[in-house]
Amino acid sequence: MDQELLEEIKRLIIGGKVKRISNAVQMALVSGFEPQTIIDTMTGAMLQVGELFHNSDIYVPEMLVAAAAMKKGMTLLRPLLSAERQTNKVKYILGTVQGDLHDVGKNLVCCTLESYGFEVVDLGVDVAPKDFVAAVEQHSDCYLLGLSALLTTTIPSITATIEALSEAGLRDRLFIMVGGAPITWEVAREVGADSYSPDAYGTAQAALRYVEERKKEEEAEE
Ligand code: B1M
Repeated sequence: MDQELLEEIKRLIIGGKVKRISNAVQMALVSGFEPQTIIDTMTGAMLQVGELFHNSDIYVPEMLVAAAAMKKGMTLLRPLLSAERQTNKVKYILGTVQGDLHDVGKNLVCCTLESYGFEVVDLGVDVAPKDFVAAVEQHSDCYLLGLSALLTTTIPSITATIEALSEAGLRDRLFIMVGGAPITWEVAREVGADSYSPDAYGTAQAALRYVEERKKEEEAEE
């Protein structure tokens, strides 16, 4: 298999070439690369984009088109993930809290979770506490919830969301994960979350760890 095809995908993601990504992904598939290998390549490229942005080597517009290219590539690959992963999926409800319109980081978390096999219910941005409650009620088999906040001023929306879930009697069944630029472990504890991750990869790892622990506990109880 031609490794250059993966390198090209990487370059197209980093360069935000939304129109050309589908063709490149198709070519990699035809040449025999597994969908997961292509997803890992795209995730690696997005991590590089995050680093470039962090070092001010690129700016917001470049980062937004890179995220759009990744999203386009994912739409082709998602249906091709193995049947086992399609049917045996763990749900994860994710959204940016009320008052907050930032979604680049949340979308990266979404893509990364999907690439690790989670079925993400993405509620979008500016999600009111009552809408998180409604989604948790609707997806009664879901026990993972992720709240993203990028503004210091929207941290109270996390608290309000967790309070609304408690009032609805849903808090105890959930593992609540929080993240976003102003969030730290200290903030996570203050708002009453169960977990904090500084980035998308850490979020997926923490979710996988929790699912494993939960499975072990369930097996021990049987
Ligand atoms: Co906004 N903005 N913005 N903005 N913006 C910030 C966040 C800010 C730090 C810029 C600054 O002043 N230096 C600042 C917040 C200051 C603060 O409160 N501490 C700020 C502000 C003030 C504002 C406005 C109020 C500006 C204004 O209008 N006066 C306004 C608010 C609008 C609103 O939300 N109501 C505003 C608007 C905007 C745009 C619309 C222009 C645009 C958003 C576009 C969009 O998202 N569709 C925007 C942008 C792009 C930014 C910056 C420049 C970049 C954010 C970003 O996309 N980062 C940002 C400055 C910065 O961060 N350097 C800034 C890249 C992304 C990959 O990283 O989102 O951090 P990030 O996500 C990471 C992690 O945080 C983590 O994983 C991701 C990937 O690894 N993560 C999670 C995120 N969510 C997670 C959830 C998890 C776990 C990890 O668990 C569930």
